[in-house]
Amino acid sequence: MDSQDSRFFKTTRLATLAVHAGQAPDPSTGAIMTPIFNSATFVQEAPGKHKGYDYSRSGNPTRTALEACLAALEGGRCGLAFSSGSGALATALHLLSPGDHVVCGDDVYGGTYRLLENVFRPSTGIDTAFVSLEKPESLAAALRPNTKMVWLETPTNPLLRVIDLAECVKVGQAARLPVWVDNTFATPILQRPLELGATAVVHSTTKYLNGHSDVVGGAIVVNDAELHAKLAYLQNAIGAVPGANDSWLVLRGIKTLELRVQRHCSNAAAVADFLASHRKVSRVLYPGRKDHPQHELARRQMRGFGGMVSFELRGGLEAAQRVVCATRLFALAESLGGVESLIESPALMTHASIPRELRLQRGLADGLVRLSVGIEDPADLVEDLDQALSLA
Ligand code: P1T
Repeated sequence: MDSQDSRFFKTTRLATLAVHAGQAPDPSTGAIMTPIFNSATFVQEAPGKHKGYDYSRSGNPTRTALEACLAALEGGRCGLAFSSGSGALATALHLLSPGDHVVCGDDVYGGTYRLLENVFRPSTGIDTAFVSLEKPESLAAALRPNTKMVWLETPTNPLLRVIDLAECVKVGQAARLPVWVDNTFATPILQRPLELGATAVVHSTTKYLNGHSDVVGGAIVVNDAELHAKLAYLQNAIGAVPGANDSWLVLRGIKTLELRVQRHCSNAAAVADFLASHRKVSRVLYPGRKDHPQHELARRQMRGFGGMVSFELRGGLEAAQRVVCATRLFALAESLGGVESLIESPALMTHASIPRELRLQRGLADGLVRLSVGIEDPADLVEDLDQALSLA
């Protein structure tokens, strides 16, 4: 569904779109909340003559509402929902052919590396170069005649580097290459890559968009109708689609996205400042701090600095292991972007599928600790980290 279809109110303001986009009251009942259409199939009057839906893998009205909402939030024309962020990536990679080359940022979610390197490389011959994209020149230098896609995250997972989207788009456009941006960490509240010329935006909706750690989901938003048609074909053919219940949960989560992101940002800033002042902490990675190498870029490119904070301890890996097991409020778990705070060890958990040597080359130390700062009272979060750090 086109994101401009919102029938009863036109706005471009994100807090309003988050509540309403794609979600006009149900015409048959007046229900203000989008119904959960738990139906695998739809009755047809005659073969091919139906009300817009024939089978829920191809399309489902609850999913349609979510897809329209996602498109509106990212300022794109068309949205597609998937059963996970990884399902969205896998579907996008089917746009490519054997022997094609991908340039991917070198600091990405471990599962993104795994899918490109351990699944698509051996099964399809798609060759991925993982490149540090902090300097756009390195993107230009990595391009080859057979490069067909650029894939990047910003801020990156887990090192929270900030990549210059406008510069990468410039390089991509000069080479007529699509630039795909995984916007999971920033969310459309903080940055909208399509406005800067990106070809497609991808999300793990599991994270901030849903925001309550009760769904695994993914999304792609694009502007180009031809690309949308190709992706919709693949979405249906491959079938990594979300069910109506999960679509509804993400829709419901998105309603409070703007409020939640504001609180994630202010809490993360408080936590980052506390960590930076702690004698046992050797390094804090947070784009909102002046000591972050791309702080100025983050200020220009983002409307806030996000809810993710990474840090290293003077005591290295052993100290980090003690801390991640000692927090009481921060739960030791993978994932991020939920209302509750999480702590994890990327080298042993979310990024374990990247070989250690590569992780170290890319600056991901064994002892790095990653926080997903939730929306609890910031004083409690700081107190919890303080007591855990006393054991570091
Ligand atoms: O988990 P899934 O919904 O399949 O999304 C994969 C994914 C894609 N992109 C980014 C930036 C991600 O962070 C993720 C998933 N990440 C975690 C589970 C994590 O803890 O980092």
